[in-house]
Order: sequence, then structure tokens, then C-alpha cells
Amino acid sequence: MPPTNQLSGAEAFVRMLQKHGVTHLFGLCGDTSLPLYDALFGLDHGITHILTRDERSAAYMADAYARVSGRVGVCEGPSGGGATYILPGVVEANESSVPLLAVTTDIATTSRGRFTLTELDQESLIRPVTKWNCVIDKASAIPGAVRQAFAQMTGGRPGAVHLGLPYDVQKDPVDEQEIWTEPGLSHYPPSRIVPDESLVQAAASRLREAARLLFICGGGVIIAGAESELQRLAERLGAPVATTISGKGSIAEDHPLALGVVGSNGGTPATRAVVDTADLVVFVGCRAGSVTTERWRHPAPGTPLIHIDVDPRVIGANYKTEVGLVGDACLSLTALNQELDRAGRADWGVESVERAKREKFDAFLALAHSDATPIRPERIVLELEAVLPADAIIIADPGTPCPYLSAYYRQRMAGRHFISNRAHGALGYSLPAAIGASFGRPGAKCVAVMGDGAFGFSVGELETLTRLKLPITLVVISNGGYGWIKAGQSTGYGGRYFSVDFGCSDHAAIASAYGVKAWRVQEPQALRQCLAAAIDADCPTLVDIVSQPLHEARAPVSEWVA
Ligand SMILES: Cc1ncc(C[n+]2csc(CCOP(=O)(O)OP(=O)(O)O)c2C)c(N)n1
Repeated sequence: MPPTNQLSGAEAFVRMLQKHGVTHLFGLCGDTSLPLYDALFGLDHGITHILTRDERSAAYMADAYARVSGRVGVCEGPSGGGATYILPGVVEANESSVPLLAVTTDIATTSRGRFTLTELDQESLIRPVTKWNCVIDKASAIPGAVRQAFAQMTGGRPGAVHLGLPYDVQKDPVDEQEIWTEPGLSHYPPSRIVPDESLVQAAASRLREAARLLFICGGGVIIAGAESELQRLAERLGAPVATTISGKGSIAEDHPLALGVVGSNGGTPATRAVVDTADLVVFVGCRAGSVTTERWRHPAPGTPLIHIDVDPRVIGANYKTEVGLVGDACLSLTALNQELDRAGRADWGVESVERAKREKFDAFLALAHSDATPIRPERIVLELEAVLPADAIIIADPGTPCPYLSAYYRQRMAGRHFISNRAHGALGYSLPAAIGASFGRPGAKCVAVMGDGAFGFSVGELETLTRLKLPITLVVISNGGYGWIKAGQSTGYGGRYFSVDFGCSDHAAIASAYGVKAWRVQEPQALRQCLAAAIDADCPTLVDIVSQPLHEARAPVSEWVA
């Protein structure tokens, strides 16, 4: 035992998390984590540990927790398999600009190179998927490494970091006086980057000239809390506001200038037409990636462009840019609002949005009111929208949920109320993410919508859900196969279906066996009542919906390959 003015490495680590305002830790135990768990057991730290059934889930929970709370998400797992299993969540957070701290414990430094069970170069494994990464080789370096980790993950473009804690390092002593922090790093952004004034003026003068200006907003607007400044600027200029999937919530979608999601996943011909008509596009907090731009075709190359992003690498990566503003989205939009005074051409913005929305939703509603079986995905979105409160948080897995909810679920409040894992789109995100989100925003109704393929990836966490008694609702869109890929084989490969169908399971029965209150719905007329009952219940619920397969549906998808 270390003397009284000293802590063990594991205790020092826990104290450093506590000092940085960490209140939730998602993770799964292992041999190399025993000192860490003992420190969590012994100290009075106020951190709630959420035991998961898979490290991947722990990382997804921490990711969603961070997305909805504006705080750092923290997850942990043991050496070897724990590190390899935690990795999918680390990469998703890092690429989605989410501040996530992944902690892995490790074999003792003295056991390296001796065929020790679980030995793995965890630092090398995780390096490509993090902003910063370090396996701490001596206990005295723990406080400094934790400070560095928080600065790195919250500074500039937020992202993921990894800290490795070898077994012996967790037991070695650390001087208590080293336990201190820089203030303000538990939230993001902790400090903001101001855009260059002369570039703000250049951008403002281009905005003044444009007749058909369009904003395309990515996740950066919500991360920066720039929703009000965006709305002010759009109203001032009379410009439509389109979003990426991650940017859904940059503006309330019932606003007359809110165009909705554009791109190959969730965009429709009507929304694309507005993108194609613009004579100046402003990307805000948006990487202008393959899905948003339908592989860099909409906007067409050569369209005059302004790009605002906190990450200089993004600007000019995909499009020739007239003015690039490197800076925080909120400060950049505020600066533009201060620079501009004219009232805009509201007619182009409001009229083009109105026309596009009418065309899009007329087509949608014709299908959504259909009583056909198996139940159409359009009907599911309509009924879900009808029963959900405006402040609900919806998390959409890839497959049917992502394009349908992106396109047709009208998010009535600005802010983070919709999440989809758009960096890698790995299946099985939504269930654990809903658990993380419910801790990140207590009291909000969290709903995970997944295909039956995605359900199979995350089913183990049904036990976590019942253990924690969280009033989360899961919706399974069940079509007996990997529908998205089958649709790709239908449209691009002559309907030569190969190894995309699996058996139909009764997901309601599975959920019931775990103690989740569940319904199986085959008739469209029964859907609203079941969804309403599930949403209202004060316990975990699941609604299993036998649905039209994606390759037979009219999905708002222009390309099945990103
Ligand atoms: C981990 C992972 N493996 C493979 C894929 C490729 N993929 C994208 S969508 C999809 C099918 C999804 O099936 P399901 O969850 O049942 O939803 P559906 O498309 O049928 O609505 C697959 C396999 C993926 N996104 N993630």
C-alpha cells in the first residue's frame, strides 16, 4: 500500500476523471482491470459505472452520451479482446467529431514479450482511429496524460483519444499533489477559434451578391451550439438551410427555410433540385463527404462555394472554395451576422423550400397512408412521428431506418434530437447509443430504430436495458435480411441476390425473454396504438414490425454504394 499522501495509479486515474467532471463511465471488466475496478469500488468519486455486455456497446454508449450532453464520453475495457472490441466505437466517435475517452487496461509492462495472455500493442492498434493516444508506462505520468487526453479530445475539432493503463502502472504510487486539472475541459468546445476578420468580410460580400444562396450544414453546427445564429443568418438572407444526416437539428425542420436532409441517403429529387439551383453554397461544419454530395455531384463541381469549418483540412478537400473560414461555427456565423445588415431575398428561400417539401411529402404521404402489408417503412415513420414528443431523441441504425428517418421524420426542435452513426455506419449502434443518450439527457424519451440485422449485432444489451430499468423504446424494422445490400443487388446487380437473406426471428419474443415489454405488429392499423403504448410505458419496450423489404420499397436513396 502506498503511504497516505500517495495514491495508487488506478486511484490517481479515477481522481483525475472525477476532477475533469466525469460522472458516467461505460465499460466491461477484465483481469487487467482489477486494480481500476478496486479503485472505483474504494473511492468516493460520484462516478456511475454502467456495466455493458460488450466493449463495443460501451464505446457507443459513451459516444451517444457525449453527443446529447455536450460533455466528454468515457468508456473502458480490458486488454487484448477488450481493446479490439472497443475499437469500432472509438473510430465512430473520432470520425464524427465526438469527444470520447477510451480507456483500456493492459498487461504489466514487465510481462511484455513473454507470450502473456492478451498481449497486444494497443497503442499501435488504436493510433489510426484517435486524435491522440498513449499507453502510460509509468504511474507518475498518469495525471499529465489524463490532462493531455481531455485537452486533445475537446480542442479544435473534437475527437477520440485512448489511454492504456498497464496492470503494474495501476498499482504503482502517484503523488497526490499531481492531481490537478485545467478548468473547463469536461465540456466541449472548451474554447473557440475565431475566424479571420478579412475573410469574414470577403464571405459577407459574397453572401450579399448571391441571388440563390443555400446553406448545407453538417454536425458542426450543433456541436458548436450555432443553431440560433444560423437561423438568424438564414432569415436575414432568405436562404434555405439543408443539412447532412449528422446536421439534422441545425434548424427546426418545420421552419419555412428548412429544406431537410440532402444527399444520397435521405435526400430526394426535390431536395436535390434546390441544391442544383443554388448560385452560392455555404457549407457549415460539414465535410462535404460522399453521401452529402452524392459523390461530389450535387453541388456540381464549379458551383461557387464558401466553407466554414473548425478543421482546416476539410476546407478545399472536395471542392474549389472561394472563401474558407477556419473557425468555430457559432463564432463564424455570429461574425457574418454582424457584418451583414441587408434583408435577403426571402422569396427564393421560402418558395423553393415550400415547393421541394410539398413534392417530397406528397409522395411520402401517399405511401405512408397505405394499409399494405408487410407494413411500409413510410407508415412506420409517420406513426412514430405522431406519437413521439418533440424533444425525443431518435437514434437510427443503418439500413432502412437511416434514410427513411433522415428524409421524412420532421424534427420539430433544433438541437441534437437525431443521431445516426454516419462515420462508419456499422450495424448495432442504435441500441447501446440509446442507453448512452438516456444517461446524457435524463428525462428525454430515447428511441432506437434498427433493422433485424442491426438487432442481431446488439441483442446482448437487452439485459443491460432491463437491469438498468431504462424507459427506452426499441423499434425493429424486420424484413428477414440485410435489406440495404439486397437493394443494392436489386438496383445495381440485376437482382442477382447472393447471401443477403437470413431467417425471420420473433424479436418481441426474444425481448420478452430478457424482460423487455414487447409487441409484434403485422397490421398497419395496429401500429400507432402499439407505438404509443411502448413510448408511454415507464419501462424498456420493444416494437417488432414486420416490414416491406427495402428492395421493394421506394427508399429515399439515390445510390446504395457510398
Ligand atoms: C458492421 C457492419 N457490417 C456490414 C455492414 C454493411 N451493411 C450496411 S446496411 C446492411 C444491411 C442492414 O440490414 P438490417 O439491419 O437488417 O437493415 P435493413 O437494411 O434490412 O433495413 C449491411 C450488412 C455494416 N453497415 N456494418
